[in-house]
Amino acid sequence: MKLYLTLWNIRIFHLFISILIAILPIFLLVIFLYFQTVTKLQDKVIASTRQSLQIIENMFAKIDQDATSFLTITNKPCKTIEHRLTNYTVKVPFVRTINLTKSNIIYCSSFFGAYHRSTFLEKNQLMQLFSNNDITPDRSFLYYHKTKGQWGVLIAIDGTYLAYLLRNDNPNSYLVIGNNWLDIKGVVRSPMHFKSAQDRFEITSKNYPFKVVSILSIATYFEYMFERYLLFLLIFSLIMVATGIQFYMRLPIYDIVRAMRHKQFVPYYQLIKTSNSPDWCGAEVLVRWLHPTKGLIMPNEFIPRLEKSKYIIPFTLNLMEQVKTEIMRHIEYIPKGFNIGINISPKHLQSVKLAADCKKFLEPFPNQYICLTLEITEREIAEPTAITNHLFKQLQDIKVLVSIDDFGTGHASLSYLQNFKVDSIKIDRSFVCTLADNSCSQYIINSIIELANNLEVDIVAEGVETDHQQQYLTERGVKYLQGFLFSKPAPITEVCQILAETNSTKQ
Ligand code: G
Ligand code: G
Ligand code: MN
Repeated sequence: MKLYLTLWNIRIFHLFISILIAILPIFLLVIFLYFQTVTKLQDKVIASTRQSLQIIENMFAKIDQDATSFLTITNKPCKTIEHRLTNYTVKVPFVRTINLTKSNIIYCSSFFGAYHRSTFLEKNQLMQLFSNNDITPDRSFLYYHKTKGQWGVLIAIDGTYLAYLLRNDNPNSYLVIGNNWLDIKGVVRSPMHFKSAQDRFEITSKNYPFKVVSILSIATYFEYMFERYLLFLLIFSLIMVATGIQFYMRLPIYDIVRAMRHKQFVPYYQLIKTSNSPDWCGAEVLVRWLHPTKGLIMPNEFIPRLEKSKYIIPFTLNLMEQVKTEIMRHIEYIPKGFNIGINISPKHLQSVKLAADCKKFLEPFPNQYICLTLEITEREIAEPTAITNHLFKQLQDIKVLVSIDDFGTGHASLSYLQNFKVDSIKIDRSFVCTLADNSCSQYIINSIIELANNLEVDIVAEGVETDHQQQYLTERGVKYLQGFLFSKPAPITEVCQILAETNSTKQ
């Protein structure tokens, strides 16, 4: 079972943040422009609705005047006045017919002459919209009926003309009389149903029984918005998408994440020797970045950056997974009880999952064949918390050892030794390398050794480079030695070669 596969998570998270950086401002801008459009368009539509109403009222005023003048001839025989009616329809282009009525019945028409038909209007009804009539089945019209006593003048106004008067900034404007709605295409519908999500503005005429209604829908707002701001939005979106991409490329650890994806991190192993025998007791894992152009990059150049981010945890677990696979593959070279030291970032000690991950690391190996040691640097060691307490107990249960790395360079060591069961300490190489010419280093090393002996904690000395250092440390009972004198950090194959050679010289 794989230890930890969070690379995908990291990529998805990076991508998510970058997309957010690109999308969020675009989204906010669209919202802003939308509300800007809503207020602007509403103001505009209210003004133009009022204007349409005014224009239509003016037209009715003229029609009313004409009808009044024709009322004076209603009692004459149709034959004698027929031509006056026809003349009138020719002069006023938007009037289709003019008819004279008696008791709501047409008796004289500009089109048919003497004629007999109902007006289809209620008694005393001034006006109504109709979707068609027999003569023009696909054309709407409006009847304006001016009466005086039993006599009346009925004028039919063309629907297309009314629609033309209605036309304003909003395509959803209607002339409404009773239940009949005339739209800007000249179509009459009845009754109309509107969704509650739509904004409705209506102005009722004070002089005539009609109103002008404007409906604004979300679609209209968006249409208007895109019409005006499309270019601006496109340019802004392009800039934001470019920013998002740039952010994705320039995430502080983007190069590391990409290198993880391309498997450019390789564990190197530095062998650790038992001081009083030629045996190798274990190895410390030291990661290397095999960069395709820059060559070998040392951990000091990228580990601190990783430690600042939270990705140090998946990074370490990934490395552990690699180490596990490599050790498994070379198990025939590895002596029983071999110790593998992994450097763990202090942040990682706050992860309760660490113990379970260590268990998974050890799973494929025969019982106690590999001993896992977690090296925690003293320089950044944190105050123990409830989580670390719990974690250290769990680690102890599964026989994972804890070592304090770079011992002597920090200041938390003593309380740490007191609070936790630490299995070993690693004397920092700065003390070892100055052993010969700095008596202070000697005192420090001597007291570290004494302290460790009293606490019954193992000691590893780091950075052993000379025979003198080896002799000095061995004489004082330092059990384990690590340094260039014995072995340099190297890939698994080289390490296995050394292990094989040592084995053959022993036999
Ligand atoms: O040889 P070297 O330069 O490898 O090591 C430099 C430093 O990098 C050491 O202090 C070591 O603790 C740290 N280091 C090396 N590998 C790892 C690793 O896998 N994880 C962490 N957290 N630190 C590492
Ligand atoms: O995790 P830690 O800081 O203990 O890592 C050990 C570091 O010491 C690594 O960078 C490793 O390469 C380095 N190192 C190991 N042995 C020697 C040595 O003998 N001399 C010197 N100068 N550095 C060493
Ligand atoms: Mn170390």
